[in-house]
Amino acid sequence: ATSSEEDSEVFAGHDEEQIRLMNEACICVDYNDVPYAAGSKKTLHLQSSIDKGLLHRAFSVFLFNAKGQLLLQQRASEKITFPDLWTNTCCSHPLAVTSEMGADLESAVQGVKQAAIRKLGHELGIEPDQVPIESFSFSTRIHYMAPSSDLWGEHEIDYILFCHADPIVKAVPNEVKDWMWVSKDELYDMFKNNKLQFTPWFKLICETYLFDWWGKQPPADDKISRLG
Ligand code: DMA
Ligand code: MN
Repeated sequence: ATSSEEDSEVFAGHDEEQIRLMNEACICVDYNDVPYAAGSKKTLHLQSSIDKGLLHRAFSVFLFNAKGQLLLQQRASEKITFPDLWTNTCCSHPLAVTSEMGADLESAVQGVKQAAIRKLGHELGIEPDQVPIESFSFSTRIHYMAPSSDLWGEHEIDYILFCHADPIVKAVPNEVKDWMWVSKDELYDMFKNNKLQFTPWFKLICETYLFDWWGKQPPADDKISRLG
């Protein structure tokens, strides 16, 4: 099939803006998180590519305010992967551009922090000066895989970033359906009593780390932990 024939199949019924974003150039990495190529967001999130072993770099931001509450978002219905699910503050991918790439861990961490500032603006309307690079701390990397549908899924090395800030939120409807601040006890109750539907990576991170780390400075390490 030509690429336009494939596009009309895999993108059938999806939102035009979200289809456009599938052209972004993400970073393909090996299982040690060493970049070796750029790949389109579309290619890297097709289940057929994941089945071949393709893996890419991503980040997950956990933003806490001065009251110790975590900012959650509900993904827009327009999202091609994991629509309508509740999740951590912001997730996305560093792009294959100099400012967001990095071969060693230190420069890769700088790159994902730059990408996080960009996406907090794009999804939640947060101004860059409200989340300066110093407000972020890197914790660890997790390697996980999760299907979203028959066609689409995730297979990533995900950089976990904590951010301490009190931003003004102006959610962008094409990205974010709803958002809220939650305390540790409130989130724990939502999990235990199945009050909301959450993304698979948020569930994994909460179960493995987050409830332990809440309110503490998370440890930084150079491990890549396989989850899920
Ligand atoms: C992808 O997030 C990254 C993780 C950690 C799941 P996403 O689907 O929200 O990316 P984007 O906002 O770029 O569509
Ligand atoms: Mn991804």
